[in-house]
Amino acid sequence: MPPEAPHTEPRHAAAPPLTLSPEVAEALDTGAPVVALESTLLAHGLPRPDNRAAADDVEAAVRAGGAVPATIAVLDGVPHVGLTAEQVDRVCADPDLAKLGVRDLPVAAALGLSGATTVSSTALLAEAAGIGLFATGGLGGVHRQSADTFDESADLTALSRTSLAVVCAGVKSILDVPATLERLESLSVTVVGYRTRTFPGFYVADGGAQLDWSVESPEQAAAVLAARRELVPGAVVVANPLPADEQLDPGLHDRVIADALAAAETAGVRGKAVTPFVLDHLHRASEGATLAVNVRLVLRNAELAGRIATALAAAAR
Ligand code: PSU
Ligand code: MN
Repeated sequence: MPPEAPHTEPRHAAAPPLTLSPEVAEALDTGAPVVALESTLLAHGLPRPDNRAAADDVEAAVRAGGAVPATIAVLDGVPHVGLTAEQVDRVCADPDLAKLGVRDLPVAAALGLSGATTVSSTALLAEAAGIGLFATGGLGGVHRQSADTFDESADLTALSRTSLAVVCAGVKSILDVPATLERLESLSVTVVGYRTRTFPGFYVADGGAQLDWSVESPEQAAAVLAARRELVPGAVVVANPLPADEQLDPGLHDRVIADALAAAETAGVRGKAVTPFVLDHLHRASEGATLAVNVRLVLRNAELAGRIATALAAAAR
């Protein structure tokens, strides 16, 4: 009889191999505040070449909030947490860069491919790196017509499994916002408004739905995340609206969105191409108005995430 094989633990999903930038690694080692940033909004949500300046501005906003930015992307099969300027150039310049959700990460890893990470995959990689805060523009969610298309972003289920706080301006208003909030409830994702009980509508301050809870300070947001981590895995969505005087004109908003969704339908766009197509259509149809508002809200979210990360780090000391 062959000798008994050594006992091995059943294989659970292991932490994926990551490359941390020296600055991010040091910050994590010393317990300094860090904020993860996604790269899909740069590569697929903003037009070239404006996306390159936005990438720097978003990192600067995190620093203004007191934290170290960690932009995340997959390069040649390896997830990078914290990018060099040359790596950001690559993400922003390549028109053929893939859009990688969680399910795409194994393919990229195995085949050595490069791609930008969405909210879902950024959250997973940030959590694996030990980062507690994540800033983006608007979450993916339930698309209008989803009853026919089944189009619901993997962002939602990913956030039900990852333990971090995501600062966003709500969900993209091209979506069915109330349905997305219902799904976040089903998935037990914690949702709090930042100084508001009105769920923001991405480009506009009011997304047309109410929230049960709000927090009034970065310290309160950090405390909610700390309490969530003690309870059960899952994210805390911190919904941070644009001030009314910085939002897109609501009339223009409703017009251009109806137009963009109709254009996507006519063009037969499906799957993960829908969100980039619609955002691009909006930027052009509004003559850059949606682009300016989109960048502004991402910067505000990045700075607030920096402040919450700072409060989280202070509470842990
Ligand atoms: N927020 C933005 N712009 C974007 C996105 C978010 O301000 O482009 C991206 C995020 O990466 C999000 C993705 O995860 O859109 C959702 O894509 P989909 O609907 O295909 O899941
Ligand atoms: Mn989709």
